Amino acid sequence: MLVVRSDVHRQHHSLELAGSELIKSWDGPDRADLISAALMEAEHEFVAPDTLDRDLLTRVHSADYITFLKTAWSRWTEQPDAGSAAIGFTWPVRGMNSTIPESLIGQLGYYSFAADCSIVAGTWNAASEAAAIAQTAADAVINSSDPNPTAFGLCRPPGHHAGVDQFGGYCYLNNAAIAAQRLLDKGASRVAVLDVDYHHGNGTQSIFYERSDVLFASIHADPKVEFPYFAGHAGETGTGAGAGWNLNLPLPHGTGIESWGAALNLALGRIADSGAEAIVVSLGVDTFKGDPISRFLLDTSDYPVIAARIAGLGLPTVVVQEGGYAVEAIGTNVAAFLTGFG
Ligand code: 5XA
Ligand code: ZN
Repeated sequence: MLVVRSDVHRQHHSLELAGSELIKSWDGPDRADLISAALMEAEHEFVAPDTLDRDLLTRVHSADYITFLKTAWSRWTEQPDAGSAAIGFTWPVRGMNSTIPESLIGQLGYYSFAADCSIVAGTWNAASEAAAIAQTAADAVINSSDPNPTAFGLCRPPGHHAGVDQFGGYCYLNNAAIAAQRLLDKGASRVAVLDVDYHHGNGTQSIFYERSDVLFASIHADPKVEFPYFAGHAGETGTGAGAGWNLNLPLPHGTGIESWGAALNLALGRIADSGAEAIVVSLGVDTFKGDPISRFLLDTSDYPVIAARIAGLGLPTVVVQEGGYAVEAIGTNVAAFLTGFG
């Protein structure tokens, strides 16, 4: 499979609030490097990303959010007490006024939804490179002469929690949404995004929630007990023109391949019926039984089977990397998934 990758992600070393401490983010640079190494060993074909199309970016994210993300780190360093990561801690919640504040501290809260995600010196470079990787993977599928083209965007940081103007859950720019929008802009009349990460892709859901040109289908841990807690329930089915175009399949902690596979059947059935002309897969391997922050029980041998079932849709497919924190197995798991595409 064609793999789009870059080393720019290494500039991003964020911190997260965990319990009562600021720790190194679970989304460390080793993740993407280990995936690259495993895919090189499996002899995939590698290409570098093209330049990110600014118009594409603003079709997914608001211009004010992009300006905020680009400038937040230099504004942060001008603060007298700037530490090593800029992190939100005051949010416009129920009953408050969500006018955009002038202060950087206020804006960090306005433009984020979780304190597990911070902005550091290399965040913008890495996030915009990840978005360029997703765009390039979509372009590769669009321009391919193969009847069932596929491409893998090795995106880091991941993207599926990022909304139109919000970061959180280690995500800043929504790589899957950028790939989906690119496929639409280049001619697809409908695209499906299938999110198989352990966590619900609240950002992708929110971006397309009122639209019928993108079907969002997600299999994830039940938000009653898992991050992002405030999105991902089965009753969230889309609204307005998007009514019926959002499918959430929440599953309990401890879910193994049998129940997970049954949910996949439902998602694939919905996608097959949707008239989608291409699919974007948000691939999280934090469904793995050894993942340190997740509680599903999939095994390495399940990933090729899952991928083969997705490939069975016979649609042009862009796979983008989301989560997965069992670093000792992350390369093997992603490589195993990609083998399912033949
Ligand atoms: O898919 N999302 C993730 O893997 C990140 C979850 C972060 C929870 N604090
Ligand atoms: Zn995840």
